[in-house]
Formats: sequence, structure tokens, C-alpha cells
Amino acid sequence: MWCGAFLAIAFSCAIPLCAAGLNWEAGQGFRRSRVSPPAGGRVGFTAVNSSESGLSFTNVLSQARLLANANLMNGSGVAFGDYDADGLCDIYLCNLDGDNRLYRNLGNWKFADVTDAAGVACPNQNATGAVFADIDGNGTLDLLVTALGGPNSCFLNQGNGKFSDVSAGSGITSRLGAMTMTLADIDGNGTLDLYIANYGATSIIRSGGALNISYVNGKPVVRGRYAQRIQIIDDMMFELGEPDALYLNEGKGAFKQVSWTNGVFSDQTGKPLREAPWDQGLTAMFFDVNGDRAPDIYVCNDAFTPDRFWINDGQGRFRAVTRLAWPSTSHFSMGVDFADFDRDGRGIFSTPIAHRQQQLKQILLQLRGDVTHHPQIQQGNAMIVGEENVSWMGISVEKSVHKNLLQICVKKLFRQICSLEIQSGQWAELRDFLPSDVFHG
Ligand SMILES: [Ca+2]
Ligand SMILES: [Ca+2]
Ligand SMILES: [Ca+2]
Ligand SMILES: [Ca+2]
Repeated sequence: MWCGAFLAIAFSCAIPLCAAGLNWEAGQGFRRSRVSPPAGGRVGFTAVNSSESGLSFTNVLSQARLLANANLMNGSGVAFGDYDADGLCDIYLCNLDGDNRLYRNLGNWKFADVTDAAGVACPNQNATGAVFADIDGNGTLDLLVTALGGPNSCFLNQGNGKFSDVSAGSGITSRLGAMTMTLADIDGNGTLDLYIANYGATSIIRSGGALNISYVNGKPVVRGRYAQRIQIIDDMMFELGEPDALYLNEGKGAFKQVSWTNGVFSDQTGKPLREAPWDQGLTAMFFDVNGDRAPDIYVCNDAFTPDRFWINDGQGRFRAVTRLAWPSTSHFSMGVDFADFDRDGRGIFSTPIAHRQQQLKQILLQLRGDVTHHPQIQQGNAMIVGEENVSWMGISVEKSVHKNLLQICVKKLFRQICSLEIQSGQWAELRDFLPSDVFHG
């Protein structure tokens, strides 16, 4: 019943009439409020012009900077949170060429730009991600911001509409190419700990970076500043990312980075990692996948390295999920989410993947209590590449029921991609990546 009422909120909140205050009823660990959807009218969303809302933000990236560093094209994020605790959700938006903006929600779909008063503009940063979270545990939402090439920022909420910039002593400033963050109390001490997915401060191959290559026993080896980010395998060049970073929250806005190689992280056999993964991390998410109340970590990685999936032992130590429990993984992952899809009390995670030179498959896995899984449904996203634009299209797969229908959909979709790729002579290469059971059935 309450679920239905809540869904009514989700669909109707875009209609300004619903912005009136709600009568919240406190529960243990939650609060709830009945809503009264309009009896008439249509469900759906109503566009609110920026001139009416006051939200006039645009994330701008100049072509010159884009060409110099293609990783900037990964884009920037947004954070939602009621930073001033007035019951209305506020918005923080990240910017690449300009300052970030904080918009205070005034109610009735009006917003005021309070960035300068709050002190959270983050000038001269390639801001990529933001999150509101109570970093110091005093009940107010603080703000973390990641930046490509750093420094990442940490702002503590002063409770009077202002934030204090404690970045310098926070321990999270970095020159790496940070993209996104996730927070959870991984060691159970009551503080929100932090995982930052790093992608790479600069793109190398796509931006024409100069490489220092020498030959060892006739084989090319990259040396110099990009030695760890470029691998040459069978005369093919592969670009890697940068190590992600896990931080323990020491309270009061200070974090301490956890080493990848001191035993906190171990491989699927239980052996401590000897080197950090050098992945192009795009998204990370804490979620307790095995129900032991210890947050586990899933990390989506772009390009050629696989996603990472770590199980927390309850003490803040992480072991890679075994390949027996997790036999297939995405490449070119961009996002992950968990939800109890079939309402059996266990989570499902979904990692969309998409790249025209990889399998067009997305894995949607149903988690069992022992962290094994079976393919339940497969979904895919495909990148449609035109001369002037790149867009994404989703496809759904229910192998048992709609396999034939699915095949038709995927073929049609893939022909569209291939017909474009044929022009650049990559048809054969693409065809090699087609999942045979889907495309040749
Ligand atoms: Ca607010
Ligand atoms: Ca706080
Ligand atoms: Ca903690
Ligand atoms: Ca867990």
C-alpha cells in the first residue's frame, strides 16, 4: 500500500501542484507520508522552463580541451540532497569549463543559485562527480567533489548555509582522473568510508600522446610516464586507467587511503594483491550483496579490463568474487545498480555495457545467498554511431520466452551499427564480437 502511494509521488512530483508540504509520520529508521495524487489530469512529467525554475546551468566543454584530453568527454555528475535541512531537496551540478553550482530548492519548483554564499564553486577544476553525505557524523549533509586530474574536494556543512573547504587536510586530494564516488561504513565503526573510481587524468591514445617505446628482445615496451598505462600486446596498443582509491573515514573530514597491497584486498583465491588494478573506473557502488550487513563493492570499468567485484569480510577487508560464482563479466561498463527485482529479499545487480567492438550484452544477475548467480535475463545497450552524434539504445532479452523476437531486434539494431561501421572498414572486426547464440540463431 505504501509502495503504491510512494510511486504516486514519483510520477506526479513533476507537476508543480504536488510541491506542497507533506505530513511526515516518523517510524523507526524511516519516515513516511501519504500523498494525494490529483484525481484528474494526466500522469507523467511536465517540463519546467529554466526561466521559471531558476536552474540555468550548462556544463560546457570547449572543443580545444576536448581534443587535448578525450577523457573529459566522460562528462560530469550531479548530487541531490537537502543540505539546509528545510525538507526540500537541493541540487549540486558539476562543471568542466566553468564553476560548479549549488541550487537551493525554494519550493514550488523554484531554485536559487547559492553557490557563492555556500562556498562550493570549485573553480578551475574538471569536476566530474559529487555526492552529499554526512562525512563528520554531525547530522548535516557535507559535500564531496571529484575532479579529473584533481584535486578532489571535501566540504563540511557549517549548518548556516555555508560550507568550509577542508580539502587540503581531507586526504582525498589527488592528481588522478577521478570520476565517481560511493560511500558506506565498510568497517562498522560508524563512519562513512569512501571509494573513488579513477579513470585516468588524461587520455593517451585517443589524444595522440607521445609514447616512449623501446625494444626488449625484439618486443616493444612502453617506458616513461605512461609505462603503466599503455600495454602493447601482439602489436596492439591497450590503454589502461589508474588505480581506484579506498579511504577509511577518520571523522571530522579526514580520510586515510587504504593500500591495495597490504592484505586488505585479496584475489579470488585469497592471496593478497601484489599490485593495484589499473582500470578505467567509471562507476563504483557499495551494496551488501550477501546479506551479512557488510557493504561489498562493485566497480564498473571501461575498455579492456573487467569489472571488479569485492566481498567484504565484515572487517573492511575485501576478496574478489570467484569466477565460479561470477563466471562472466561486463567490459566497457558504465553504470551499476542493485534492486530487489523480484521481491524475494535478494538483490539483483545490473551492469550496462556498450561498445561497438565488444559483445552487446548486459548482464543482469540474480544473486543467491551464497553469491553465486545464474543468468536470468540479459539486456543490452548499443551505441548508435552517426556522423554527428552518438546515442544509446537499449535492448531487452528474455531468452526463454522471447528468444526469436529478441534475435530479430538485436539483428536489426546491429545492422544499423554495422552499416555505419562498414564505411570505416570495421565490419569483420565487429562481426567477430557478435554473440553467436544470439546473432546466428
Ligand atoms: Ca533544502
Ligand atoms: Ca556533516
Ligand atoms: Ca567506517
Ligand atoms: Ca556483504
